[in-house]
Amino acid sequence: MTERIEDVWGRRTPYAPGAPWPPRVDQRLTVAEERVERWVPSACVLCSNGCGLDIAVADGAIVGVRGRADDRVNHGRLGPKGLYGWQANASGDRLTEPLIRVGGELRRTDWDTAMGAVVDRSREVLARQGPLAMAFYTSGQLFAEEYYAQAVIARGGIGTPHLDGNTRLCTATAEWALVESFGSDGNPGSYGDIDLCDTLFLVGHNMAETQTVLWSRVLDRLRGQDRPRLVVVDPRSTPVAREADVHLPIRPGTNVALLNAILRELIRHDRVDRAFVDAHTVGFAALAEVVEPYTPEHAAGICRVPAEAISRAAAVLGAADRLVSTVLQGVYQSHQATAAAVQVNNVHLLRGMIGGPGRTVFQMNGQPTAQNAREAGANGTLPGFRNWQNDAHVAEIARAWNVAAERIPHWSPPTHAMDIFRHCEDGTVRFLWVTGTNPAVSLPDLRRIRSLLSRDQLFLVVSDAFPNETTALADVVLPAALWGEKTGCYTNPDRTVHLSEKAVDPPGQARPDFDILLDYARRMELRDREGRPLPPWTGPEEAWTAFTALTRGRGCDQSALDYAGLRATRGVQWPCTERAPHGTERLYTDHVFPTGAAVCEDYGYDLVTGAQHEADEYRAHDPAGRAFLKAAPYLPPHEEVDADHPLTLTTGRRVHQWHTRTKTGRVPELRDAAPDVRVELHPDDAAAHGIAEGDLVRVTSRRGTTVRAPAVLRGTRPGVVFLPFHYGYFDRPEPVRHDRAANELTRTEWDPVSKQPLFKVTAVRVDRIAEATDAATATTGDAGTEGR
Ligand SMILES: Nc1nc2c(c(=O)[nH]1)N[C@H]1C(S)=C(S)[C@@H](COP(=O)(O)OP(=O)(O)OC[C@H]3O[C@@H](n4cnc5c(=O)[nH]c(N)nc54)[C@H](O)[C@@H]3O)O[C@H]1N2
Ligand SMILES: Nc1nc2c(c(=O)[nH]1)N[C@H]1C(S)=C(S)[C@@H](COP(=O)(O)OP(=O)(O)OC[C@H]3O[C@@H](n4cnc5c(=O)[nH]c(N)nc54)[C@H](O)[C@@H]3O)O[C@H]1N2
Ligand code: SF4
Ligand SMILES: [Mo]
Repeated sequence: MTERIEDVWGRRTPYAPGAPWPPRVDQRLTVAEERVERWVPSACVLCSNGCGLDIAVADGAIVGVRGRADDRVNHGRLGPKGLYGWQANASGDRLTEPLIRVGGELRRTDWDTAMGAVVDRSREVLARQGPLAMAFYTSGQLFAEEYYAQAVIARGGIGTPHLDGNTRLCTATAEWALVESFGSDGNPGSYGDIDLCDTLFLVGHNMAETQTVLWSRVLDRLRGQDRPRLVVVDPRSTPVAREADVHLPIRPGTNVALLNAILRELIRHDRVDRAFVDAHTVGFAALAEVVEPYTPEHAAGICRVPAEAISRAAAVLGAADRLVSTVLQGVYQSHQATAAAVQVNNVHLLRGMIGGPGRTVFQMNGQPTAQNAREAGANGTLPGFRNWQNDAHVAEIARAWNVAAERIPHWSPPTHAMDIFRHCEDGTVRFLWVTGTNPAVSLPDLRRIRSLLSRDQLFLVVSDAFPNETTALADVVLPAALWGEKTGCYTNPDRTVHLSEKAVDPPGQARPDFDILLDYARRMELRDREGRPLPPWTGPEEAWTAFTALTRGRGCDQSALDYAGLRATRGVQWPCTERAPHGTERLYTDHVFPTGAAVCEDYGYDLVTGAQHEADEYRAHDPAGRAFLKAAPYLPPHEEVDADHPLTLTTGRRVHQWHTRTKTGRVPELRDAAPDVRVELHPDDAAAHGIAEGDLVRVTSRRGTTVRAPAVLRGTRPGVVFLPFHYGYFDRPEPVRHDRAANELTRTEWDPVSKQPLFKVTAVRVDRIAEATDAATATTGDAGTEGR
């Protein structure tokens, strides 16, 4: 059965507003059902959505998965990656032994030798250069317990501020947009709000391909009684855009101009909840002033969409009584990322549509456990959404870890990933440990990344489950257990926490990251102030207990959420406290926001310059529970098109592939559904360059780097070229020619507030290099993404 490969969203189960979303159980087994010995509770880790599922086990192996009908997230459904992706675990080329570089080559070794080398080099670097030469670059795909272990080890044990996640590339802007508007990370709403809304606003979010099960829920509303209206902002005609009542295919990088025009229309047509704005927000006058020049005509000139369409979109949003908005990478990976994301929050604040049923904004997540990296402090913030500038917050962490507060670096913000890599490049970082991410494909400007990761003076440790482009550059490779082979918790964008239980043993000598990290801490003899081992735990459950205790009193309070509770209820939304032991569906129902100076996660930044707000300045204007309406004028992207590079490249995802394909590239059904890179072009641009469907073309950046790919003539607005970033080099023959990964073309630049790098706007030229071949056209199929 390969049903969900072709039919991505499955059979429709339409429903009316306020009715429950009907269950539909999706299952895939590679053996007869009678042979299944156990079903082990878990959730999917192949996107942020967090679909509840059970893992089927027979003869000590995973043999399938089944969606859980009673799970609040997916009501039984699974998408293509959820149904098929698990098969990668059993791939024959899993890393099963540690590897160590000897004489320029990676050779097999044992754990003692590998960890011995990691620890020796750590000690040497600490002795010679100190903790600021030690860095950790982690994931959005490990478990909460593992991130918390990393936070304790790096910040409390080693004492380095250089710990961040690939969440910097992913949802740093989600986090900062929430902090800048509401004072703290954490999405206010619930997936249940989709059942209740009358209007949906999707901004830079191709939900149909990137959260297929959530899109099934939306499609079921769109096909049901009282269809919600749908406004979509995306330069491409995605499956989401094709369902829209109003689609605004704006020029990439112009979100702020568009959103300012929408806000101006809402104000001018008096679609503002004045009582809400007066009682629960600060900054209205400044916002109204900043958006005033953005008439629909002015924005239309910048965004290159009709002014009338902008007015129509604003009218739909202005007429909404129950509005749900979602924001993702089309906003987050642009130059004014946080500024734009915050304007979507502002739509909700102006309209008083937050904290109530069917009224919310999702600053969406992408990776399955990005939320946990953020909560646990493994991503460039401190654990429990604590403020590094607030000494009382740092003291709470120091108490929990039983270390001196001075040991936890907090003289400046925790280092962001783009700076960590700069430090590797300039030689101030000498030891880098990468866990659960593949920067040699996913970071921008890959030529630079390969070069800095290959530096002799940098000792590179990589924990992964598969050989990939980054392990190829490592000094030591540590074989990691995957999902299904270890136990831990993770949290989706509507704050639903699942416990994923170990179903089978990891292959060979592979070990859970948690065990590897604890082993490192022990060998490094990290200690608290009483000389006890730091961290003191022996297993993930103890780490969870310690982590949740540290969340007490914070926005992400999970102090009443233990493994037993998670086993009993399977999917609980935080906050989960003694007062709300079954979790909490919505935040801010009382319209009091965690912005007070004593509680807020950060004092914030100037949205335009990125200048850090100081504690004193914040306290002097303490918003004390009101949300911020923060404004920003539109600024053009730094890399605009010109005669030599006349097209704008934007990059992103395809439904069947996951990131750098270390998993989906090892699952035949998924691999074959989208086997190779291709470039989407508008037919008019193609005609202007003499390019026909399937022709091999070369995409060239201002830096002279190139990608070669067959052309597909559809999908995008004129002037825009789209490349998926999934395709690196692990499945390319040697010697590798570096002309396949989208990130050969992108550059080192980031949003001033969230520090999220830009992947969505690059000036390029496109040249035809060869006529279509059958092989080329065979790779361009688009299985299953036509509307249903
Ligand atoms: N199949 C699949 N699903 C995934 C993933 C995957 O790899 N594969 N990855 C997961 C992860 S980690 C993430 S972060 C999410 C990402 O999920 P999405 O954000 O939905 O995916 P992207 O394709 O990166 O980008 C979304 C859209 O932004 C549009 N866009 C480009 N420039 C602009 C702009 O200037 N303005 C606006 N408004 N839109 C623009 C693009 O055309 C694209 O359709 O997906 C998650 N789900
Ligand atoms: N051009 C362009 N670039 C982008 C983006 C884009 O839209 N365009 N999107 C960005 C975004 S949003 C993201 S999230 C990143 C994703 O980029 P990456 O994080 O680099 O992508 P993955 O392929 O998911 O890499 C995860 C790695 O962890 C390994 N792994 C999986 N599970 C485990 C585990 O439990 N333990 C360990 N130790 N390893 C594990 C996998 O085998 C894989 O090698 O890419 C970013 N880069
Ligand atoms: S929507 Fe995401 S979490 Fe759900 S099955 Fe698909 S990949 Fe897994
Ligand atoms: Mo992501």
